[in-house]
Amino acid sequence: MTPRDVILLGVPLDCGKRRQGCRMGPDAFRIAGLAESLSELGHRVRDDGNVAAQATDLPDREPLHALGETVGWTRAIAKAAEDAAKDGMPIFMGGDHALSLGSLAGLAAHAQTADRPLFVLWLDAHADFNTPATTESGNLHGTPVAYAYGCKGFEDFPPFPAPIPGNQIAMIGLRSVDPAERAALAETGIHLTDMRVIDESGIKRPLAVFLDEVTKANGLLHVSFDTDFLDPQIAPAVGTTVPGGATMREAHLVMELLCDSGLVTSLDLVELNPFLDHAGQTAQLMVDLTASLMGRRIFDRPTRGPQ
Ligand code: 6HN
Ligand code: MN
Ligand code: MN
Ligand code: MN
Repeated sequence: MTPRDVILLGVPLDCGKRRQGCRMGPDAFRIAGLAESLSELGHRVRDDGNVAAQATDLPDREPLHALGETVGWTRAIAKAAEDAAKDGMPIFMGGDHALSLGSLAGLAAHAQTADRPLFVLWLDAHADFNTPATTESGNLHGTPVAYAYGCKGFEDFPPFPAPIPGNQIAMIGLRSVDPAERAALAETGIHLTDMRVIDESGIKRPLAVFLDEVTKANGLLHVSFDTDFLDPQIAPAVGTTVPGGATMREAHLVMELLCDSGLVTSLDLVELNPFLDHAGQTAQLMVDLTASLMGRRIFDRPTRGPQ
């Protein structure tokens, strides 16, 4: 893989849900050696430290958890994301998935300036397609895709710069979708790959179909990697585990195929809760998967294996 300018941004955001611990994520990624693993692969890595939370005077509003704090973070992360995207490939070390309200907003602004379409790959057990109006939990980490798609209900948030059409979004790994999300998703054209599709036909095909579309459109590709995409047996350090997730081999294959495509321009690593980890196992796995995405290989092979 050609060497990239990688910019690590820590985002100790923990307000997207009630269970605490994701604010320790950036340090866990650093201690598990993310920067060193990427440098070893030949990339130029810069760690910009942690994004700082931004205060707002927006009052909280039931049933939403920490609305004001989340809107403040969204502004701060969006600014950091847009700036970093100009310099290279940002990797956002979360933090819970509310982080992506900001990363997607900043990257959408960047894509607009670059005059290229932004595509989003959502690796997650969940669809994160609730809105402040539909959420049953009140947890705003369950909303970033709806925000980016341009759903109504986000009036307290900065207007999303350029809403992302459904055909530019793919979700892979789905196995826990709320009824309101399911109804809303049906109208969107978002590529939906649930675990049954993966069981029946493998994980490679739906990914390849989406990547072809990114290539044809000369798109930017943001990958949002929720730790709960992975099966909880290999990735226990998540507050919202759902059994029956991606295996270690499926996850590595996704990362290797993404690497071969050369299309990924930014990455979120979210929902790691080091407080729930077993001796750093999950943090280490996330770092190893990121290394696969960035070019680590067992053997060199042609960029496309036998079809
Ligand atoms: N995540 N759909 C549930 C909710 O509370 O809205 C779960 C959200 C999980 C969020 O995994 O980032
Ligand atoms: Mn701009
Ligand atoms: Mn999730
Ligand atoms: Mn998520």
